[in-house]
Amino acid sequence: MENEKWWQKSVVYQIYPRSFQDSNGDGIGDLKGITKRLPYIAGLGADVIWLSPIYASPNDDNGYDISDYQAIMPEFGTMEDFDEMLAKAHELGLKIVMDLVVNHTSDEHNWFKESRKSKDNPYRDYYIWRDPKPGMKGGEPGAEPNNWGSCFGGSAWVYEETTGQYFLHLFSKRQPDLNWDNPKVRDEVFSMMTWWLDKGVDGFRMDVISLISKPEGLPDGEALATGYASFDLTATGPHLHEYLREMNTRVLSKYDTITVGECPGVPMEEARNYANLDGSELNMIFQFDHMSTEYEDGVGRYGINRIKLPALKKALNKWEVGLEGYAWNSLYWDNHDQPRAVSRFGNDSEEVRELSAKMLGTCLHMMEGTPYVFQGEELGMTNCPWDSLDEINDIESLNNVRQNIAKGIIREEDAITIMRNQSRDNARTPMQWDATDNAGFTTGKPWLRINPNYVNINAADEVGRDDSVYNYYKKLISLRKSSDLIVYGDFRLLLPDSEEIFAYVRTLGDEKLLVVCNFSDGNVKFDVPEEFETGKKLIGNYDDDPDRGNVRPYEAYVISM
Ligand code: ISL
Ligand code: CA
Repeated sequence: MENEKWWQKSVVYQIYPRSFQDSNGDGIGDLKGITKRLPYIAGLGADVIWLSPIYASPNDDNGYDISDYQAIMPEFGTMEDFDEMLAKAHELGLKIVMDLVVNHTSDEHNWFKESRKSKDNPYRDYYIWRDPKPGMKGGEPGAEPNNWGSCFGGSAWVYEETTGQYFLHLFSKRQPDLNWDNPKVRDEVFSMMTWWLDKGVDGFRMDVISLISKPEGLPDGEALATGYASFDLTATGPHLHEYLREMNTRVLSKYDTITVGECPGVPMEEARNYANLDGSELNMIFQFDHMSTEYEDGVGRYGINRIKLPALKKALNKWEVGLEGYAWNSLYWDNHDQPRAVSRFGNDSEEVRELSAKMLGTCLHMMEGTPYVFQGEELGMTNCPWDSLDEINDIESLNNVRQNIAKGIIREEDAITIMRNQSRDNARTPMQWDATDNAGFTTGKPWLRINPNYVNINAADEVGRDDSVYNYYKKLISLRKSSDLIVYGDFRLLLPDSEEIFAYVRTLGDEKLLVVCNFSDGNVKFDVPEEFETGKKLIGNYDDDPDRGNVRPYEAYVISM
C-alpha cells in the first residue's frame, strides 16, 4: 500500500494502571506491576500500550486531574520504575503511549495554586476566570458567567471569594480548565510533551482535546433537562485546528509518534480535519457516536435505555465510510469510561458470554482502522453486580445519578441498575489474573471491588485454553498483521435495518472479506451473498463451518475470497 503508516497496522492495548497489577500489596496497581505483565500483552500480539495517566495527582478523577506533568504518582512508583518499564516494553517491541490531559489540570497544580491567589498573579491567565453576571453577587444562584454544565454534574463554574471571580471547569470542580488562548500555556504544554518524547515515549492519547479552544465570549448554550448546557458546545472551538497544527509543527513532526485525540462532541465531517491524512494534526481520533446510541434525550448516559442494533450500525458505518480517503479511524468497544462491551452489546450470561465476546471482537477487528483493546476485554470481563452506591468510586456516575434523582429525571429505585449498566467503574474493577484471592491483582485490599466472577473469568485459565476469548483475540490480531485487506480494505455495510445481524464486506483490489455477526440469542436466517459462495472461512466463533442460510446465536464468521 502507498503511504502506509506503522500505526495503521498496530493494535493498541489500553492499561488503566490503578486496576492492572499491584506489586506491593497496597491494593493499587502500579508501574512495577505493569512491567511484570508486559510479556502478557506482547503475547496477545498488541504492539502499542496506551497508559491512562500515571502522573502526580490528588486523584479526584483518578489521575485525570494532574498536579505535576513531569512526576510519577507516588502510589504508582518512581521515575526509575517508569524508565525500567519503558525500556522493558521497547525490548519486547511494545511502544508506550502516554495520556496527555491538558484541557485542564488539578487544582493542586502549581499553576492553579498561583493563579487563584490574585488577579495580577503571572499565572492568572493560565486559567479561565470571569466576573459574576452583571448586577449579581458572586456565589448567588444564577450569577455564574454562563449556563454551561460540568460533564460531572452541576454548573461548570466555581466562585472564589479571594478574587471575586469564577473559574471554569468542564469536569470536576478540582479540574480547572486551562486557557489555551494564552501562548504561555501552549509553550508549557509543548515543552512538557517534548520532555516525554525525548525520554523515549512513542506518542500521546489526548484527553478531550476537542474542548481546548473555547467559543469566543463564552456564550450561553441551549439548556438541557438538567438546567445546564452540554459541554459539547465547546467542541472544536474557533482556534482548535490552529492550536493542533502548532503542536504538530513545534513538537509532533519532530518525532515518529502515534497520536489519538479523544473527541467527544465532534461530528464525522469535522473529524476529517483533526485526523487529516496529510499528517498536519493528529493520526486519528476517538469518536463517541457508537458509544451513545442508547442515551436518552435530556437524560443522557445515566438513564435506563439499552442499545438497538440498527442505531449502532448506523453510527459505525458513518465513520467507516465517511473517513475513507480523508482520515484514519480508531476502533473500540471498551475503555476506562465505558461499561464492559460484553455486558452492553453482547450477553454476559454464563452460557453465551464467551461466544458473544468473540463475536464482538470479530465485528470490531475486521473493520477499517486501528483497534484498541481495553484491559480485560480480551478475557470477556463483564460489568460488576454492584450492591450499593457506596461501592462506587467514579465521580462521573455518582454525581450524575444523584443529580438526576434530585431533578426527578430518574427514579431512585433505578439507581443501582443504572450503575450496573453504565458506571465507569464497571471498566475499572481490577484485572482478573487468576482464581486465587483477589484475582491475583493484589495481596492486600483492592482499592475497588473485584468482580466476583474472577473465579471463572481470568487470564490464567484463558491463556492456557485454546478456545478462550483471549486466544480468539490473539488470532484476530495476528490475522490483521498478515492482511492488507483487513487493514486497508473499503467497508460496505449490508442489511442496515436488521435488528440481529451486523454484516459487512471489505474489499481491496480483487480481494474480499465477508463478516457476519449475530448480536442476538436466536437463530437468524441470512443467505451468504452469491459472490462469497465459494469462499473459505477465515475465522469464526463456532468450530464447524457456518451454515450458509442460518446464523446461530451470537455466531460470528469471516469468509474470504
Ligand atoms: O463517555 C463520556 C460521556 O458520559 C465521558 O466519560 C467522556 O468520555 C469523558 O468525560 C471525557 O473523558 C476523559 O476526560 C475526563 C476523564 O474523567 C475521563 O476518564 C477521560 O477519559 C476528564 O479528564
Ligand atoms: Ca501498589
